[in-house]
Amino acid sequence: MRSFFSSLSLSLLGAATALVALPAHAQPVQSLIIKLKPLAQQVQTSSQTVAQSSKSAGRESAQARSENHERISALSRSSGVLVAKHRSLGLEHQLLVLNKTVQGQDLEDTMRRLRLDPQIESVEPNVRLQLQETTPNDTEFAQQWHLGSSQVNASALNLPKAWDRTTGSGQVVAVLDTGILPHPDLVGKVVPGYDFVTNEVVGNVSTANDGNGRDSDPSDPGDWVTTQEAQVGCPKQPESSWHGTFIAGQIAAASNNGQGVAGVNWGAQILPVRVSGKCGALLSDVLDGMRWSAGLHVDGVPDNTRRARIINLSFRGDAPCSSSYQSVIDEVTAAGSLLVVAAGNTPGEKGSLQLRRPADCRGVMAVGAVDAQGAKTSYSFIGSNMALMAPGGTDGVNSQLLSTSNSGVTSPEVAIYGYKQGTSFAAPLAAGVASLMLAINPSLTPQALIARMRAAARPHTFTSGLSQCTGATQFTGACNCTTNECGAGLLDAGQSVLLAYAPSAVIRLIGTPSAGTDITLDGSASAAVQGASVARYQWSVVSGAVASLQNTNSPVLKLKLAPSTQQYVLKLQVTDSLGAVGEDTIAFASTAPVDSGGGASPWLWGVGLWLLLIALGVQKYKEVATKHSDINNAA
Ligand SMILES: [Ca+2]
Ligand SMILES: [Ca+2]
Ligand SMILES: [Ca+2]
Repeated sequence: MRSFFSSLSLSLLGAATALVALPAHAQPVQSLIIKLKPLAQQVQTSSQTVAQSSKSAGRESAQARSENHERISALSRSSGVLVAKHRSLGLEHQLLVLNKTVQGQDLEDTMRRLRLDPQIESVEPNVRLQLQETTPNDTEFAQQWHLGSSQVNASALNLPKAWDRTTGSGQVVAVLDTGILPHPDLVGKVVPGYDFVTNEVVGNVSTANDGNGRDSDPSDPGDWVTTQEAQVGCPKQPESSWHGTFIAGQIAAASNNGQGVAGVNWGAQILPVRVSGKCGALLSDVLDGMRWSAGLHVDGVPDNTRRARIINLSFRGDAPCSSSYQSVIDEVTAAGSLLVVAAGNTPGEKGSLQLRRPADCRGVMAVGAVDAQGAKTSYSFIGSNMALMAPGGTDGVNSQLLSTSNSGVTSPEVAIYGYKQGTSFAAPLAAGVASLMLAINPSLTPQALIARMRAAARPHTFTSGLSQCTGATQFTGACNCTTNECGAGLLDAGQSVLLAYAPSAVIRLIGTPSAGTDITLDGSASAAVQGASVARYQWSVVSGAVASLQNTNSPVLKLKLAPSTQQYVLKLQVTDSLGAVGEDTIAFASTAPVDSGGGASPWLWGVGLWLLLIALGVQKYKEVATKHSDINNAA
């Protein structure tokens, strides 16, 4: 991890950061950047320099240096501008360090005197550039405290810093939820989705509430449940939640459009996948919706042509991760889509706070909720599978999160903005940030997104008067997080987007890892950001005995496995042409050779078979209903 950080800072010098200058002549400057008109001989020298070696590009030849020195000395004499020292800046420009600081009219005069010299093609002041913080003009942005600076609210996302570098560009983010409603702040932000809600009758409630089963219209008809309808398995819910519309706005509301709220990703498109009707969501509808969002085929449904690389799931965990859930998660992740999931909320002050599915499944990004100061909210589940924490809001209008909603109490009425709280609304913030990272580096895998967002997270905060979170066994109210149960730290959009610039290392295992045989690890799908290329590969063994390891700097590694079955972890580190480093590891277990005559223990066979099952994603699932992970103040 150390190399990842240290070399990343190098890459940022070369990254396409948005820098703005103060008004040029308002600043004091100590140096100027000039371009001398080319001499024929000098042009030739420069070309030769380029041709010699790409490594020496930009370096002057001794001859050119001498010529430039003579010309600048003459320039100094003729213009009366005193030059303390100078050096070349790229192939065509010279940096002149003056013998005094100049500013305002003095600076203007100095530049004018140089421009009068016929040798000079251009002059500009060597000003100090400042990072811009992009703030959208949406009228309610000031109410979206959680998107702003962490200097103001300790848990806020620092999005203006991220928006300096990217505001997104067409990333498709799936929202598996209650569907979606029209909203002025979602115009042009929604691609055609699907309604996966199976119409079952629970008691006397038709759960789909739109008169039919699966259909191509994911509009949200409302998910209220009256007292008369409520029964075991279908809890009373006097008001519709408009949960999906709220989350869509959090991720992708029309931003900087002078109205309403800003979304995390201004360029994102929401893929609305309706899976939850009245009484919650059927597990099978959620699993089908996940697969369809990732571009996988679901029988009876037209294939999704707008594959989502990010899928948001904001459901309250009802049970430990099941094989069906894990299998679909593995399949969707292997297809390249990241699942960002809410940690889940405790329904009251009883019971365990332990993460449940999907937040306790492998391979997801589980996001818990903190308050404005960064303390764990009383409602958020916690546990060792947590990736990180994000603001989820607490009681009180100005402490909750603001997004797109609807005025209808039961059926839809008028588009409005509304406040909510819950881990349901912490997860979409992470989904939005992940989609911004893809705008910079589309080659980031789900695993890389999780690793980088965790690495980018700010440390957990300490709020005096609160005790330390002590594990997930019982309700403790708000508490101070540790990395044991709250993940790596607090979601930071500015830093996450920075870490997106480093190259992605991608390892593919080719062949069956039978003990004693050769296998191939292919790293050639590794990729750097636009404008850079992968310059170096470095393979290494983290654990497991490898009989031979050759060509460790090649994109493709041939590996001779030890004759006995065992577990291996190998690492690929790629360095890009800007010096930034990204890495990936792969873990696998070798199986006994097929013709070994039964020498391997059944247990070791089991390990290999188990890994194979995960890879193939062939588990069956059972169906139960799950509920959203929001806190409904009205309920
Ligand atoms: Ca329907
Ligand atoms: Ca429908
Ligand atoms: Ca807006």
